Amino acid sequence: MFTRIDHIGIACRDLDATAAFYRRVYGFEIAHEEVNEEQGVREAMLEVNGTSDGHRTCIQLLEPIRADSPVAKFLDSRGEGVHHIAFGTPDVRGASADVREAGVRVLDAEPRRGTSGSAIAFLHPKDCGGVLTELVQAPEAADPT
Ligand code: MC0
Repeated sequence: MFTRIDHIGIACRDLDATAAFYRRVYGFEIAHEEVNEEQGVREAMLEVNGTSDGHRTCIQLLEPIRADSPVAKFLDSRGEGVHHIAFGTPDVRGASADVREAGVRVLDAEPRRGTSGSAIAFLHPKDCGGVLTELVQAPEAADPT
């Protein structure tokens, strides 16, 4: 059902400064950058490695663009740091149904648009041991609403 870690999301107040840290210390470069209005973030994907199923694993930097967005709320209450982990799947709808069947609340009734046109669904952190978890179907296979 899940084939890889797609990305780890990091909440930050200053995306450019945080990206500069990852470049200087680890040598990770920005592979993609965009604004996701629906999620209220400016985000950058730093490619860490490719995986055996052909999809990459990334560090995702998230800077809020609105004070009422989930990432802004997270920064206010917890400060900068790891915001979520995202698992890759070839079928986000099927994976959501399986996870729901296992008793985990899926926050998105229908998949939403994620990075680069991927299809995503979030799981409630309270049902996942305190970890906000995201399911990701890669862009080429995605049909986000
Ligand atoms: C909140 N909580 C978290 C958390 N955010 N726990 C772990 N990790 C997080 N990131 C905890 C709070 O501490 C609180 O626990 C409880 O969940 C309720 O939080 P709240 O602050 O009262 O906020 P809610 O309930 O309004 O919203 C929390 C919820 C929300 C996770 C449902 O943030 C959400 O729907 N997130 C999914 C969307 C999202 O995060 N988008 C931004 C990334 P206590 O113990 O105090 O009750 S978008 C993205 O990443 C896209 C672009 C992509 O990957 O492509």
